[in-house]
Amino acid sequence: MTKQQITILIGLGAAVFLVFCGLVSLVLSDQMTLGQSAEATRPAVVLATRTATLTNTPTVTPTGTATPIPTPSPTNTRVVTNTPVLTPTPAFSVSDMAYVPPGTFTMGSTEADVARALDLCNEDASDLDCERYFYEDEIPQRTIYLRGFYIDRHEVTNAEYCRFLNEMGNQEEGGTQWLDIAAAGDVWYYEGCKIIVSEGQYRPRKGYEDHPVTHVTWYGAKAYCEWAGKRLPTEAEWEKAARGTDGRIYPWGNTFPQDGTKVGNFADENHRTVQFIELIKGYDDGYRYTAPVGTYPAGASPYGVLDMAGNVSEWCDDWYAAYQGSTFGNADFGTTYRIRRGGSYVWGRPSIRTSARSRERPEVAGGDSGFRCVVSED
Ligand SMILES: [Ca+2]
Ligand SMILES: [Ca+2]
Repeated sequence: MTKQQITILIGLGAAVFLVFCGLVSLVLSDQMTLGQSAEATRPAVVLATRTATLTNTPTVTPTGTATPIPTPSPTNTRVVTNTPVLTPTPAFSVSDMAYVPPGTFTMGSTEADVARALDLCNEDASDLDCERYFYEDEIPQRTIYLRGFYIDRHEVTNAEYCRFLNEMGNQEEGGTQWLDIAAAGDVWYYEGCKIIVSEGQYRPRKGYEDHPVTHVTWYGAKAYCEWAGKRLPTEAEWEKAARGTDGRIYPWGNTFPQDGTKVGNFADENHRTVQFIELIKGYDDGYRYTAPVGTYPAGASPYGVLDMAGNVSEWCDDWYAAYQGSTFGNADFGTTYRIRRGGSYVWGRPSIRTSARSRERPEVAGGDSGFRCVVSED
């Protein structure tokens, strides 16, 4: 082989090598392009699929973003993959609300009030050793100024809560769903949940449309109010709406009627057939469990707010905390319990007083737990 032939062969070899390298480069380039393309076009809807698992705790605080309201789902397994935005739907009307004007009112109880509450307990209670400390968290009595606000005249009903659920679903918050729809009746005190899923919609059980919703958590109450363009009342707002400015014991006045006037739904003679803690002997309000909201106009508060004593106990926005100036120590004060007010159909006179305080963990959906909403005046 001549030197010239060797040179030609080396040239051909180099050319073949260069072509080979080019082809390898092209193949790798295509693979990268394909990979990037596949990544870029991975359908974003996967994040929005309604079969994904709930991975975030829904917040009901409007974010102000343009995120659309999730499509309503009638099932109890509705899945949330984005933060719900609770635009008021429908816009509320203050025609169903009572106006509480700005000004001061008397909040809390005196030592004498607590002594009287203890007497009531001893008269109404069964299987319960009445103690002064039950009521000491109401002390001291103070004068509080509040701005004007509107408050729902009625407790929120099963029918109203169904409209909310059919739009927003029964979401999980605080580790539990807003409504404990599977709650069964309690053999001692409570009825089960009166909302069911039927034909793909949340519906009240027949005959319970205008009864107050029960088995709702604090989160579920708060979410409803914000969906409705309102908010939960503070504890002070609730007490002022219940007792007005004269420091009265009950919404209708200072004494429980002895003439049979029906002023609210409490643990009455209808409740005697089940085990009770307190019971107003000789009183008949006609209901063993919940009554339709607004059944007792004679029990209205000075502002015309109904069922502020009894029927269902009502969630307030506040944590259970010591009043300013209180010397009462309670391990439950803090950020574990939210306030509930007004007593319910399972409580008697000491617990339905306008100043009586009760509390529950916000994720608990009790059989007598309901609520109503407020809006600020401006
Ligand atoms: Ca009753
Ligand atoms: Ca009530």
